Amino acid sequence: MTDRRAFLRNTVLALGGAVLTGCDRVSESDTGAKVLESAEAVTRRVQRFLSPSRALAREYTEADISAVFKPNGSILPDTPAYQALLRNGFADYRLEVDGMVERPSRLSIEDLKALGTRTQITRHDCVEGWSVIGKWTGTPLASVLDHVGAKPGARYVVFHCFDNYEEDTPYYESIDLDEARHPQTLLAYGLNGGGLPVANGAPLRLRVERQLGYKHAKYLRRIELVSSFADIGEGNGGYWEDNGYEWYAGI
Ligand SMILES: Nc1nc2c(c(=O)[nH]1)N[C@H]1C(S)=C(S)[C@@H](COP(=O)(O)O)O[C@H]1N2
Ligand SMILES: [Mo]
Repeated sequence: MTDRRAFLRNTVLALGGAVLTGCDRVSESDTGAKVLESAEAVTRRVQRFLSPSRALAREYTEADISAVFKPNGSILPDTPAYQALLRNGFADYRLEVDGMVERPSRLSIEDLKALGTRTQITRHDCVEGWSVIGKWTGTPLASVLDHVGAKPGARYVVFHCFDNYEEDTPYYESIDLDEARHPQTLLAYGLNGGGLPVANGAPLRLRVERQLGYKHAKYLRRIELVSSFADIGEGNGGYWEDNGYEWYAGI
């Protein structure tokens, strides 16, 4: 992975301005201009330039599935809202979808299933250096976006979670609309043929297979479409990003 990223960074130099021309008009937004200046943003653009943006992450076979899908980070949110849902077996759970959407919605897991399902066996790579392979079942985020209708100007999907980190800082994440519409980007409610365990993010978590583990927000409470995430958290697009990690965590 490191080699690939180093390769990509070097390729930035080789390709020079070619990659940066003819793309979306990011300079219209302050945040966009700021992101464009960062090395991660350039890496991301080169990565997409070199491999088609629809390229799939590798998928594995049933025989490859890890015996245990190691849980990491929060494994049992202690917030009152989550605890109340958990006591009721998540029967009252509704995913809130709002922000820059035509039709703000509150979706049950059944509502999501009705929008479409996909199952995929993929490898999860944590930034800490370990990997596990698991089989995920969920609804493509693209189907949810079609259902709610992104308003013109929406650029990112922000994932707000039920758990807090370090006492009272909510976990959150964000991806751009291109990544959100990738066919393997799922709102997952099933793992390895069963329900989603609490430790792995029940009742609903993100799978965004071309990026590192911390992007895969667990315990989804709300998803919000925005034109900029500058006003959310500390403005870097995610809990770990606010603590120094890269926003685009391509594998
Ligand atoms: N809400 C929430 N999502 C989260 C985390 C977290 O602590 N809270 N940890 C992240 C990290 S660092 C990793 S590696 C994966 C772990 O997912 P798992 O517990 O299913 O292995 O979840 C990610 N998503
Ligand atoms: Mo991680």
